[in-house]
Amino acid sequence: MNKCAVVQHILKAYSKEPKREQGTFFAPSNIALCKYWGKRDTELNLPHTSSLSISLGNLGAKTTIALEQALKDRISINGKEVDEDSIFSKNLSHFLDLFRPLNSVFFRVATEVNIPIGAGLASSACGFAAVVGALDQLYGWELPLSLLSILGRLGSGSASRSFWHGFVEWQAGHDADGMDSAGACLESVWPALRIGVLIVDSEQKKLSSRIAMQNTVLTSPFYKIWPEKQARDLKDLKKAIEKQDFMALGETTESNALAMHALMLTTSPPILYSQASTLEAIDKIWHYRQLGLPLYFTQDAGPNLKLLFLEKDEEAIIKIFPKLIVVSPFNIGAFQC
Ligand code: 2P0
Repeated sequence: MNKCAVVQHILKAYSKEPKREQGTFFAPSNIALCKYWGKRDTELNLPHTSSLSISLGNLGAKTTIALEQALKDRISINGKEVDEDSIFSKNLSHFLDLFRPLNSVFFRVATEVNIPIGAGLASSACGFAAVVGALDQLYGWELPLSLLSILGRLGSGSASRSFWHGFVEWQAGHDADGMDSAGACLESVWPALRIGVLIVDSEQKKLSSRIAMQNTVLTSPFYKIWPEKQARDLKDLKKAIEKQDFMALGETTESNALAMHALMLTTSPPILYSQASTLEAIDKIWHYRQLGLPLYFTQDAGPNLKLLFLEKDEEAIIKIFPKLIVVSPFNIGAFQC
């Protein structure tokens, strides 16, 4: 099954003509506590395992989409036109092909991103989620978030988790068409939880996670034990969230990230996203933790770290990492996942 067939299936009863002049949607960025690493279907971005994330509150992407009288899509980020020949533009236009009323119709896509560029903050996740949400507004589909999540996943797997605030689980599902592989939010609220973004290197990553995860699936001899580890971590994380047990949350999150990076190291050829500065920061985190500071980290497909801690320790942690960007995931007015 291909993406086009899935989109047609979801939208078969919905309008192909815009209902409004333009559509606008905000999607928060998300950080996985239990990672998505490996696809059972590379066309539909269907994962081998379920994953769980925390959304970053007001940090994310806000996209406005309108139809454009032009011969190509016009895409801008933070007010700056994106080069039509860039990989980013080509990927987005290719994704938008799924949603054109006619092949000859093009879009104007304006995205405002308020996350630090190059920080490894999953900009593709909130980016694709915001595009899908804006299309929903433009066409007036009013799809449930679970279906928007499926459409977002077709752009980028982690986008399936960027339609809610708070904790979000992306259930891997079993169906070949992926209609059971969508995000869903957990009701739990944890206002004291803090995420700190520690930028140790802001260079663009050299190997995309799309290629990296596929190489891992194909060549790591340890990939076969990943689903078992994932299932256990997911269960432990949900229990930790329910009980607001910060130590259990931190330990499981850190262990899950380290296991993902261990899988990458055992991929052929090996994948190493960490740099010397990453390891120095990890060493520092472990040092202060030994001294009694409840501080944990997670790491994605890049050298930067995301720290987990509680509000009460924020001051002490900023003293240790003065450049830390602190995010309060639940501090977004009236919380509704
Ligand atoms: C995650 N990452 O769960 C994991 C952890 C990176 C490390 O999801 O190929 O950009 O577009 O489905 O979603 C990054 O992968 O990959 C990612 P595609 P995506 O957040």
